[in-house]
Amino acid sequence: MRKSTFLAAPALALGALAMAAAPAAAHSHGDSVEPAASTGSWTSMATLNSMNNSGTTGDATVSVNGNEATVSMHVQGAAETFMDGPFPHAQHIHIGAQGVCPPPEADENGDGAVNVAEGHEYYGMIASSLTTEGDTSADSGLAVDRFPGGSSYTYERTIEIDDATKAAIENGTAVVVVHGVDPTLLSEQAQNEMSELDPSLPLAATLPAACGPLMASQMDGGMPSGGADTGVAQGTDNTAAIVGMSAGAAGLVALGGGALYLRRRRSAEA
Ligand SMILES: [Cu+2]
Repeated sequence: MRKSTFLAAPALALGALAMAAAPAAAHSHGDSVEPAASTGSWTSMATLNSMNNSGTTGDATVSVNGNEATVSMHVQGAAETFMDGPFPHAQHIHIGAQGVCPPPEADENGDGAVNVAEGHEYYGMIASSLTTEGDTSADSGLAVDRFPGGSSYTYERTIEIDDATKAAIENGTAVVVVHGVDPTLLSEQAQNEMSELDPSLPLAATLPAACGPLMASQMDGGMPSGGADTGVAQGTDNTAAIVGMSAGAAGLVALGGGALYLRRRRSAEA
């Protein structure tokens, strides 16, 4: 009975939005651009470790070139399905705090989960929303119809970053956070809670699922020595696959709509 809380709220909207979401799938081209040669170029990497019993892991590589950053991510073990579509995963670069991921002890209300607000003092505010298309500012922090979705995905996009974000990435205080946890993995208490960001949303929809501080590579301006991801420089268009999945993810526009309200108050924490 209690689990139905998670599904009931967006259910009404899903049917109506299924068709409206279709055009998103037709948008097939990413926004990758060729980085201009300049000074101040380097690559930072993050290992994304699970939070909140999510089982979600991954990695992120950010190649900074001036005020452009090419972000490449691989995510596995993420919440797979929401209703009949991929579970959307909001993902951001957070800055302005300790530059670390919150430990389990950051759980203040004893529900066994570290929510967004409880993690804020560790990883800070949203600097960039790692969306699949369109705006990448904090304003898009909960634009669930423009984030990757499903249990595993690859993300790549070149975005503009402001000077504060660039500085945070350079000095090691930027943190990549992926949100959205399968509610069945949470404590019974947490399963039944609504998001602290918006009382109309289930907590699971906004909980951090994976987190990793961005650390500068030892190779100045070069590729990581591990060589695990040459795709960064190749401009491969993984965005098409991501956007294809977003049609299902758009079923969560119900979340996005509710989140808009919240975002005005708490975007800095999401
Ligand atoms: Cu975030």
